[in-house]
Amino acid sequence: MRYSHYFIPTVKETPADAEVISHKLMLRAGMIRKLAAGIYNYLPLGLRSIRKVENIVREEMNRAGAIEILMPGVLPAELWQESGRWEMYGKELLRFKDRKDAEFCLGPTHEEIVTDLVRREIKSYRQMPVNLYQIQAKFRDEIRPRFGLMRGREFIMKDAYSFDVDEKAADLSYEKMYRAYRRIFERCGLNFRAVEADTGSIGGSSSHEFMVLADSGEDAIVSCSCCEYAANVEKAESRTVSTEHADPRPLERVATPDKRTIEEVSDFLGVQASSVVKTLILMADNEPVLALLRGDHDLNEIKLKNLLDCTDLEMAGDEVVAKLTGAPVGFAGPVGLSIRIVADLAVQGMRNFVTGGNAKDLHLKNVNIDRDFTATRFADIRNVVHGDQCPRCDAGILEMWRGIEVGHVFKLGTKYSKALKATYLDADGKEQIVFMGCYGIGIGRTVAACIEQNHDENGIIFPLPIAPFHCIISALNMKEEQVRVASEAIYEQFATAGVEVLLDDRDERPGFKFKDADLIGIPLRIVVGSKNLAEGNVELKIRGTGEVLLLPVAEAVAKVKEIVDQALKPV
Ligand code: 9G3
Repeated sequence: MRYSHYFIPTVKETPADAEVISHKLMLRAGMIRKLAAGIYNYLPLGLRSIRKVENIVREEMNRAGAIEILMPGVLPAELWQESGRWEMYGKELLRFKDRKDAEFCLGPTHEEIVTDLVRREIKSYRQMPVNLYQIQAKFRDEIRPRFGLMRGREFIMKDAYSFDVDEKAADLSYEKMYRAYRRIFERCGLNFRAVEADTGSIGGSSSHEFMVLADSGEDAIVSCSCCEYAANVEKAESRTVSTEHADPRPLERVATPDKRTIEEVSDFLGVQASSVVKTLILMADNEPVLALLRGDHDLNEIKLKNLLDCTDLEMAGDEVVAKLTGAPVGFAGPVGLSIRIVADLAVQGMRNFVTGGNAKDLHLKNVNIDRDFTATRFADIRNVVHGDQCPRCDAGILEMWRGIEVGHVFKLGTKYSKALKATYLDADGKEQIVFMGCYGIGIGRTVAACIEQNHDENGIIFPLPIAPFHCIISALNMKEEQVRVASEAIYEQFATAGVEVLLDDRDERPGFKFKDADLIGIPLRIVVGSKNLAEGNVELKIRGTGEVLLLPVAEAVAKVKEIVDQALKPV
């Protein structure tokens, strides 16, 4: 490809509304252009990278035995009504009517659609296992689309769905996808972790997220310093702490004028935050519940919601707190209230602790479980923190990272197949329900996450497998006969050698070309200039390491080809 006849609108200045580096660089490198909030044009360089990721995904999905199909983006409401999800989703599901006033939505995901396809076509145990996948644009009307392709409203997803005769077979399909995902993200050159994750709104029994480690990541994950354990903080299990061995001291009322937060109370009373119990009042499906946590811990609402198995869980408003405790916010405590109490496991080991006194400006000291109040139940309802003991092995500690979710795999069980009556006849001719799994990868998000992990002050540093081109030839002055002849010759040789090459033949100064080459992040650069040519040489620069090699013209193509083949060697 010749730069002068291509379409790479690079810009020097950083766009104002871009907050994360990948968004800034994808705009500056002319990879994407915003059409509307969360909706982007993929320009040539951005599209080439997207296609590289899609092809790696396609190869590994096919290798895992999955079969590619393509489902529509416009989906009839009926199937979503059959599964009950038409009512379940709000404005995030973009709905519209066709000319006959029939209701449709733009597809955010395709569980219902693929299950409807399978319930019509798969009727025997002999036809399973089967895994159908597609690579296709999804639409989710996010309230706050941001970070470029990282959180768009229209985005390209690979979504796969597996169908099996029973749970055991479904577990095998899940394992196959899990391994395929590891290969995909390794081939994309990403530093990632597969973490245990909550199944969220999709339901199902368990799930793993594939997280690219980056400080700009919206998710918090932990991984053990010793064993393989890793989990999204939403799901990460805390380890029960040791029990304090102290005799219960007499309960004491203590005035704490206007001291409401853990910090204010522990400072005022001269105690550690870890010897204060935080009492939170929540409404679970409109029923009040008290959550007790050690003062230095935070509530994990997903754990509590799963524990209570409720649909809605939210913090009680100030007026509800006042009504239930007789005190303003900041003085709530478990003593004397007849509301169900869920206490975190760490509270179970505490003795003689401080809590709110359920009266304005009053706290209690030396509170003890069972003597002063009864907890309905003890459970792990807190967020783990950096440094917590690993819940799996006794040696490691949990290290906290920020992550960008690029993939998510779910065991769905029979949630959709039951709702849509996707059944098959087993070997005894008995009707059974199929077991499902679903598996997603954000294609654009994978490119963006790769840039979050691979950039410097000059721009993007693409890992070769997903770079828009393998090599760029920066011809310093195409007006000079020998530079033009040599550049054209090398360009032709690359083409025949199967190296994807961009020839920068523009009538621009060298510095201008070098800045663009660094910005768009092509991994290898050949510089053709008259000075080096006079000695029969060209310069090869490795973008990632900054290494510069002086090579005889005749060896340049072979050297680049060798580096490209090495980088693309199958894992
Ligand atoms: C919706 C809307 C948004 C959604 C969903 C449904 C997320 C929804 C979860 C999934 C689960 C898996 C297959 C590929 C991998 C992920 N956001 N999810 O179901 F109607 Cl508006 O999509 N689906």
